[in-house]
Amino acid sequence: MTQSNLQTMGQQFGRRSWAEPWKIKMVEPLRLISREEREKALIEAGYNTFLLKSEDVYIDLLTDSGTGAMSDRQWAGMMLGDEAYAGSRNFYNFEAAVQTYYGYKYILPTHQGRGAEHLISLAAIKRGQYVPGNMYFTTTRLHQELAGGIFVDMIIDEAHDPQRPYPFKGNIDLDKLETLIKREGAENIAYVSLAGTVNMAGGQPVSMANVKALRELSDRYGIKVFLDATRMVENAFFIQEREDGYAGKSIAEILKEFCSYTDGAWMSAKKDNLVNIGGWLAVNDWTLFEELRNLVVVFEGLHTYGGLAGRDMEAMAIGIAESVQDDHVRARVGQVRYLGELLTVWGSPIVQPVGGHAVFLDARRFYPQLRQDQFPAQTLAAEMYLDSGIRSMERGIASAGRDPKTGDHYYPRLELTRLTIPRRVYTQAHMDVVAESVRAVYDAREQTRGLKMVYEPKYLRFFQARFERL
Ligand code: P70
Repeated sequence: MTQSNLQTMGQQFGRRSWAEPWKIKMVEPLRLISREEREKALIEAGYNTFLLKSEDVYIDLLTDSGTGAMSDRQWAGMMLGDEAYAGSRNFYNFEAAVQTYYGYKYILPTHQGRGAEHLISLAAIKRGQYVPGNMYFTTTRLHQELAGGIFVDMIIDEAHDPQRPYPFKGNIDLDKLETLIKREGAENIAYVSLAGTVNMAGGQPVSMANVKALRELSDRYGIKVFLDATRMVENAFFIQEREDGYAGKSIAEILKEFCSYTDGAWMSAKKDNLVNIGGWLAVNDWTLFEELRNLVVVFEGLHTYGGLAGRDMEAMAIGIAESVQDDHVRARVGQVRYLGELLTVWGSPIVQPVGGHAVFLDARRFYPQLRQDQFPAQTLAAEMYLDSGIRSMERGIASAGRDPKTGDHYYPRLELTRLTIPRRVYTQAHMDVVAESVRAVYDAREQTRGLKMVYEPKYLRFFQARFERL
């Protein structure tokens, strides 16, 4: 163990320890079922952690989506829901919060992130156009493809190497992008699909320098840049921590500056924005907004509720303001990093550097004996559950799906199992228990057999696919 890892997080930041900027007012009991019961539950779930009952899960690290704890203020806001069909007061509070903190002009609520992805894809992609982006995200790419777009990965090569400790692994490779634009012509590029942070790469950030340069390049060719802002607050934290000139700026300032280089954004508010359900879409261009405002009534709901209750929009308005507080973000990313550092010290293979929302286990290095089509990351998620009742998520070949043209699996270089930390929910002691379980599963790695897929749905197969042991 190195000296630095024996220090508390606060000491590593050169000051006394810090802690979460809240205390706990209400608790929800956890349940840990026996090993035999877990085995039964896992077989019933077809070795797919999405199909487990939450009741059978001890520590739930499936996702940070909608699983965070709301504050007392947000719960108080829920009581102020104005459930009018049109023009709810909560809509205006929500609209003002997005305008204030993200800086975009025109805002639409949606039921969650993929609702917004659906609308922007329909409005901004013409059949056959390319959509370059910094690594795919499952729902994002699917909506782009359903709208006739062709997603092309433009992330820097470092992002595909789980062991490469690069500070901004989410960056776009601008040379690759310019080559694509020159080859295909600017008119054949729908827009640049930029995500901050990059979920599938391990929660890795994009630098301010990269988005600025992207803006310049896109302006030269007249191409729009739309941002997946789902975890952009966490991205802002990494800029504050790692990029020259930003140490003295607040998360809120950094967030707003970053967004100012983009033409609009879609959001799964279930992450950064600290709500259990909700999303939004924001653009600066009035004509595009008019089209989106028209589409939202077809697929989501009237443009002042977009599939949400008034109370949900109020919770989101308050959540947005809370989410950009520096001490909140530091504690949030700090907890993820605590788990990552423990695993690093213990020699468990994880993606480096540790990202904003999760620790990603490198399943290839757990199970070198398994071929990728024996689902190493799915296997690892199953083994974690068997060992300790901890639920994680596959982010490898099952998530990547199939190439719509050839019908073959996509074979992503990253074969990862995600331990996703919900916001404001678990304690440091829970993180210790998780790390111990990862270590136990790693110790048993040589005896572990892979899986075969026995049921495969057509869209987003990882959600409902079923597996059996080889
Ligand atoms: C997760 C969740 C959702 C998400 C995201 C980014 C960067 C858009 C969305 C969609 C939930 C999820 C979704 C698909 C597969 C597995 C899990 N990510 N962009 O756990 O938002 O879920 O609100 O429609 O991460 O990472 P929404």
